Amino acid sequence: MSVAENIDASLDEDAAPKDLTDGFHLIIEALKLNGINTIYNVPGIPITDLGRYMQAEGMRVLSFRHEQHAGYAAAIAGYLTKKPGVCMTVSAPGFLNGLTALAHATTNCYPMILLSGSSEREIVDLQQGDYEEMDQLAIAKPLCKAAFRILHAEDIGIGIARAIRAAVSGRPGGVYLDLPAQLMAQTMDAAAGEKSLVKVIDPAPAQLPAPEAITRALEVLKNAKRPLIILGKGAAYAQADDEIRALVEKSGIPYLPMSMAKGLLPDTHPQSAGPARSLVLKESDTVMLIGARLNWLLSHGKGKAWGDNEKKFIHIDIEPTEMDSNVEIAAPVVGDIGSCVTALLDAMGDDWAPPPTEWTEAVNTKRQSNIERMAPRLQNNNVPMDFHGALGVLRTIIAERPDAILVNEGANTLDFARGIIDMYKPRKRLDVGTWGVMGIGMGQAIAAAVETGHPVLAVEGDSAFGFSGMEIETVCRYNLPVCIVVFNNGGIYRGTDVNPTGGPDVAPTVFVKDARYDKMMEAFGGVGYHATSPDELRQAVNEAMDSGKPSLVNAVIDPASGTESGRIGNLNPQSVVSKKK
Ligand code: ADP
Ligand code: TZD
Ligand code: MG
Repeated sequence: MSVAENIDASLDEDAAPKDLTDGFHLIIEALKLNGINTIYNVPGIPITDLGRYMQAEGMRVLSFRHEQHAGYAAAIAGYLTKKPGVCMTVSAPGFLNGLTALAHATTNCYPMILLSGSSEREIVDLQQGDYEEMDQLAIAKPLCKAAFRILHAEDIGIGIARAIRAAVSGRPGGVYLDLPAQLMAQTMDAAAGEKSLVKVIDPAPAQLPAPEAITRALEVLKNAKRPLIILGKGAAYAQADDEIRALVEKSGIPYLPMSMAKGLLPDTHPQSAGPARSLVLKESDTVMLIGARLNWLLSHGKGKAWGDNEKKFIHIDIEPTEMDSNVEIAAPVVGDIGSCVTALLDAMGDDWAPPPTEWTEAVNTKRQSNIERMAPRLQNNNVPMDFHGALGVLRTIIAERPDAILVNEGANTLDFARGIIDMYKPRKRLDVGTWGVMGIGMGQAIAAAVETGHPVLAVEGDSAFGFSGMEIETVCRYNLPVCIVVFNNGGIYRGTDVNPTGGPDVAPTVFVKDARYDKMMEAFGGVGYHATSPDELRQAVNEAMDSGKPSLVNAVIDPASGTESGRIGNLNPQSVVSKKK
């Protein structure tokens, strides 16, 4: 301030203060201006008041018991809505707890923003030992798509705009936004503050494929004798449901949905090759990938699972560097899925010839025989229940309630449920994603209920459930229509391992026998059920889903019925020295 201004200010002391705003309110206004109205958080210094003001300004502020679950909630909210899900944490430890979810969002291509309070730069950079001091920006950087810090109130508008655009444009991912404590208290002129806000226009612009790429792709497809379409969660994320269905149906090509793409077309669709997975991977000669990466989940596009015959790949993805990541791509189609699929449909014309019937019939025969082979196992009434008996029940329940969202994690509980439970609508199956991470259960269940208003059925291994189990208090607190079924086989993979030394500790994969997870739910006012047979399970889950109340079914599964690592035991390294007992 100049001397003259100083004198003016002192003379003005009794006059009404200029209208001021501050960092708190600018952050809130910037988020609201961009349609972000829900925050998943754990309160504390320096963001407690920010959460309070957010709620006071009409935002939905949902508090969790641990940041990781708030983060998983935000990540899946992003997947479900195509808008960044926002997680908010305190400095250092809270920030670190949220980072797993931020990395998970980035790995899975979910748009998410982690807003974290932090200590002042001056103290952090001189390492003077502030309360929860940490150079958070540097630590977040390698784990997300973009990381920004806002130091001045007048930059809040632009900072939040950059975070939103980075999260949703191109290949979506996680974004870190660092908010030092003093930023929130900084003041500025209210009118200037309002002007500084940015409404992001067209945050995820359409990216049109090159016409040559479309021609090339159709040329490859036309020459195929045994074509296959693989739909991934990018296809589900794109929300181009009608176009994708039209492409699959017009082409007549069998399609294989990756786990979270199940339901994009109903799993009962006559072209679904889900139940003939091994056959189509091995025997196909041309594969069109739509929003699916050739990562470990598809055996990197090579090796035994893919058979000996030579294959041509067509790859539709928004990320150019995904092409040739594992094998040569004969026809890269880079663009957003909606635009790419529409362009393909247009260029296919009206006289597109379906694939040779030899191929489609071979796929159908395999599919039918696998379905028939499985059917009696799903109807077994064994007590104690095995995975098939219990999942047969849940399969029927989802068929009767196709709007319900299925959250699923565990090893056997995941792998069997993925194969057994048919999905009928897009984005209804939310699972462990690209990493196969345990702990997504309650965060995803909560966000699914909050973002969609639909009932949620969370099918959880007992180990998997343990990672986020405390969040059932959150489920009860917000009275969400979530029914959790814990597949209680007393351990990781199985409950039967023994300690080979005969010592007092149980084996590393074994939990307390006969645990009653249903009682945990009752502790918070939810409804607990204990189910020991398929009939009891059916009754409990139906009652829970009808009531819409927070509920948990402790489903007692035979501790001996699981297999090592579910379906991916082959990924375990083997010792040549000692055999497991
Ligand atoms: P899955 O695990 O189901 O096989 P992945 O997560 O491996 O699926 O692949 C998803 C792919 O979808 C990513 O490569 C991502 O770049 C891509 N993707 C996400 N959104 C879009 C979109 N709107 N248009 C095109 N590609 C997209
Ligand atoms: N930690 C994290 C974060 N993710 C993981 N995937 C694991 C550990 C390792 N892991 C698996 O891959 S599955 C699993 C663990 C601990 C639990 C399997 O036991 P479960 O399922 O009870 O959930 P089943 O039905 O008993 O096989
Ligand atoms: Mg288990």
